[in-house]
Amino acid sequence: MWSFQHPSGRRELSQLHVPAGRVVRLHLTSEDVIHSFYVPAFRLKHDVVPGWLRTAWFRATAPGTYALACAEYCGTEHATMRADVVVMEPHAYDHWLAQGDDPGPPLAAAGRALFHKLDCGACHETHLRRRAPPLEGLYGRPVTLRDGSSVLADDDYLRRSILRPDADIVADYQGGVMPTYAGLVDDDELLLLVAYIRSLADAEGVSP
Ligand code: HEC
Ligand SMILES: [Cu+2]
Repeated sequence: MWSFQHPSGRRELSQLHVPAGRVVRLHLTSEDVIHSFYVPAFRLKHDVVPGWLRTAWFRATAPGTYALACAEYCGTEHATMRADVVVMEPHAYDHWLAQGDDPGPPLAAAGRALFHKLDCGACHETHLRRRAPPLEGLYGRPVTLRDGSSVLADDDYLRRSILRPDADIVADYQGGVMPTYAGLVDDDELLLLVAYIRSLADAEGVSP
């Protein structure tokens, strides 16, 4: 099934409410096998792959209900992997977002709490910048790696940096310092950490 969480923290199952006329950015991952996020009316089709965190975006123009399907055969329940995309007038969406039973803390705030709980700041606090690179303003920018190559700090780079720190070593820093968090954080928690690091870029005025 499809499950969603909005930046405000509100969750929903098999339904996705979005505002008309605004860019909606999706951060997609899978718990099991490859799926494909497919909304024929928006001509939007995007693979959803376990072990990857992919982004896609769309802007719906007209309020209404649109079918979301999985376009990648994923098992015996593939045909039931459906959901509705409910496009609302922006003010109605804002109202909807504020309702609902305990939406929980916004994603970035929950991610910040997790960041502190896992003590990432022991190395990443800004004043310690000699131990580990500061994460402010990182998202959406190119990162120079120790081997001289460059990689874009997108969702998937952040995910990889947390699960396999030695996959890409940042220039001027040492490998083997950051422990891996594979097995310590699940997919939902990774999304929260990534949302938090993304919010650190927003704070600097960089649009993700
Ligand atoms: C023991 C110190 C240490 C801890 C704890 C640590 N890191 Fe790191 N981290 C590093 C170092 C050193 C690097 C740079 C070397 C590398 O790329 O592996 C790094 C790199 C990163 C990068 C890539 C940064 C860039 O500029 O491209 C991200 C993202 C990151 N860490 C996130 C985290 C998160 C999230 C946590 C907690 C779950 C965490 N780190 C915990 C030391 C640490
Ligand atoms: Cu499927």
